[in-house]
Amino acid sequence: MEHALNDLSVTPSSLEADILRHLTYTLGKDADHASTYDWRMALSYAIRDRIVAPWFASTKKTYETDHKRVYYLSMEFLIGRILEDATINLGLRDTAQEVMARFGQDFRAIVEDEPDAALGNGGLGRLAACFMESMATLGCPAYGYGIRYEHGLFRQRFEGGRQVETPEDWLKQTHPWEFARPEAAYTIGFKGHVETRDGRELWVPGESVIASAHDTPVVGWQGTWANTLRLWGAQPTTMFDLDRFNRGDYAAAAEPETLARTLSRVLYPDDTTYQGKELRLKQEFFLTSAALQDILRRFLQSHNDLNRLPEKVAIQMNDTHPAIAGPELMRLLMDDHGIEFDQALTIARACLGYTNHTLLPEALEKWATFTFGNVLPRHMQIIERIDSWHRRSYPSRPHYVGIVKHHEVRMGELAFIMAHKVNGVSALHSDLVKKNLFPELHRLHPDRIINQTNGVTPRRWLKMCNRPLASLITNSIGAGWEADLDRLKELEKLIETKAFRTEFDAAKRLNKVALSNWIAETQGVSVSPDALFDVQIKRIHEYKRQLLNILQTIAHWHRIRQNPKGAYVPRVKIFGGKAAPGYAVAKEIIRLINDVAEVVNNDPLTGDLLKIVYPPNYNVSMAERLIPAADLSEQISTAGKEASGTGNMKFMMNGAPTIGTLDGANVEILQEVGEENFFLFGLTADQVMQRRQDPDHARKAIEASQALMDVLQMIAEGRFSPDQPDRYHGLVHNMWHSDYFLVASDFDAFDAAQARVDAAYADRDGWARMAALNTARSGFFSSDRTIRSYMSDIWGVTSAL
Ligand code: 26Q
Repeated sequence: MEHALNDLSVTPSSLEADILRHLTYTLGKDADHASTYDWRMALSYAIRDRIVAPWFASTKKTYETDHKRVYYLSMEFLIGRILEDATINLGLRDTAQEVMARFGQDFRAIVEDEPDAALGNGGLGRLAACFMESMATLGCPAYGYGIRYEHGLFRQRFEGGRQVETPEDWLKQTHPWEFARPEAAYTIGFKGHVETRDGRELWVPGESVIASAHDTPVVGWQGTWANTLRLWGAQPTTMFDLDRFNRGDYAAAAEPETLARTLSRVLYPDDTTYQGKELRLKQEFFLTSAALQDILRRFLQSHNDLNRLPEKVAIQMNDTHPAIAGPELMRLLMDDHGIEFDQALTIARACLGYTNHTLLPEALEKWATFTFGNVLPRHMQIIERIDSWHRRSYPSRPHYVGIVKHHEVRMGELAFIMAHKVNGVSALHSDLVKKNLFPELHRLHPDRIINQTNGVTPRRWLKMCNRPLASLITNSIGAGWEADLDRLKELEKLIETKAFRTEFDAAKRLNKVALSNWIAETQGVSVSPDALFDVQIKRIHEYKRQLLNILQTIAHWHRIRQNPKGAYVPRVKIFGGKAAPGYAVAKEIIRLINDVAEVVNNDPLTGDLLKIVYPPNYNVSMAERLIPAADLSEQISTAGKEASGTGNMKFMMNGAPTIGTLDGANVEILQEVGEENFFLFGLTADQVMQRRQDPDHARKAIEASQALMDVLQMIAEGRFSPDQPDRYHGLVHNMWHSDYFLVASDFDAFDAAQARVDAAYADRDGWARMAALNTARSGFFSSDRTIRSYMSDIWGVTSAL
């Protein structure tokens, strides 16, 4: 079996033959008439074939050694493209490129033909994808469970500067990486009522759908191990109503099918606000129940004592979205297997872990007990029982604490009480989870909340996306750093040589030239690769403060115009990100950025000194282009609001220093890289809370800053919206009278920090040193480190390698 775990004996000619075979027999195409799509499919199948052996071997070894397995439950997996990542991990990228060239095909064009698997909104979904890759790399036996959305995150266009959403259609073409498993199917019930039979409660659902599995192998570094990402598609229990069909009522005949398919139709595009939508609750239960039924079936294949479930099963809830796992696992244990409440509770709690990703009150899930009891009547009973058990077990629990309060089910409290470990995603965030989010539950369970600082996979986010830098690193410290990222520290002594700094700068420049060309081709804006590339890419949110960035950009533009003869460092401000379709303020910010870009980019007075680009439809693939070419990483959220951030880590790895606040993982980035290599500014989380006590903070801060006064006045006068001068009156009014996210209070500090950036960048050698030190000190932010820590502190599982 060992041979199969690491069989990389692929020669160019064997790969060539495999590709031709797939082109001919799988796709039925002749090489002379094959399109880019056909070549991509043929190559994908040929690469996929190489994953199957390690995949089988991994599954077999886990089964034979009866190893404990990790189950990662997530409503989002933001995978991005798969082909190139798979070739990287199999050590076949160069071979694949060479072979495709023999066919007269450009490897890049083929790679870029693949649509992103965008089954997520942002950080939480991308973290799940990085975790899957790291678990495979570390040989941690794991399954990811999610939903096979037919439509991933919407596509974004700009019309007159405004965001327009269109449906995304990644499954229109065949998805070559998945295997349908129609035999792995479970019935998922909804609604109905609860009956008592022989003293036992029994749920009789009023509706049901089938969850059907689709498996994608996830292969780790060097192809040593592969795990499964299992995504559930919804299918009707009955295809259609034949009676109605025969009567000619075709639309009504298809109703059961339509109803079921809705469940896995679209990803909820909102990462801002909790919305009490019944369909969302159904999606959450659909994923969770299918996963748990699958987990129990697998356990019972080789065990008969469910008391021992926690020895073999660790279940991680990615935020509260799958928090119904607690009650659902208890229902299955009690109602299907006759286990008593107390014992079921003990078993479930020992299996479950809960990761919190947000403190924003508006994003915390709560469901009206009416809705909840209607959709999941049996679970409602179980939740009430868990809540009263907890109240009785902890008599000092205050009356206002609990799972069910004010006719609502609070999913955070439910997840907390049902988990043996609760974790935040950065040191600061985990402290705030203790202090602000669950202070009372933390007092009652002082050992439950722990920290697990996020990380990102260096295979995708350095090796794959930044070839020039990855080669420089390998040439400098040798191979192997990809799975041992602390080795980047070995670069530090080299950084002291001028030659290395020059090479580091040259690698960055290559990426910047490539990005400039892409910007020119796709955006029609010409930017100089000698300018400082300043990048803010993330979902558009008030707390992330893209507004602060664009206001400061206007101030900078204004300054250049006031004194065009001054010495300035040319800048390209790059923005990327989507707003939730219902988030009006975020959409207004997008429009403002585009409006300002229109004016600034056409100003002959500022010319190449300042350009603003905002390419639409930011996604994983765009991040892979932008991050390697960035000089400066914008991480400027209001302190206390960004749970961690993971983009910040990707920039650091790729040699872009951060301009940022003391928020989320920025705190730890600063610690690792040192303050002389980080542009810190702004209020701390404590100061933010203080400052908000003053109801006049906004006006006072604006009046104290001439630069900000000028900027707000220009916007109010319609300088950037001449066809509609009052377009941003609401926004400006909000700045003066509310400014909840303290844009005004941090404005001058941010502006000053940007001036420090300019000064530092003017010394190009000094900048190269700082940039290189960011890479050298980024080892801590590998998701391998994060996963090792989850394995030992939460899951109690070891590597099966
Ligand atoms: C909830 C209910 C109904 C509909 C949607 C949602 C929903 C969906 C997505 C709520 C939240 C999210 C996503 C949250 C998220 O991405 N959080 C980010 O998680 C990252 C990984 O831990 C952190 O790095 C970021 O700081 C955090 O914002």
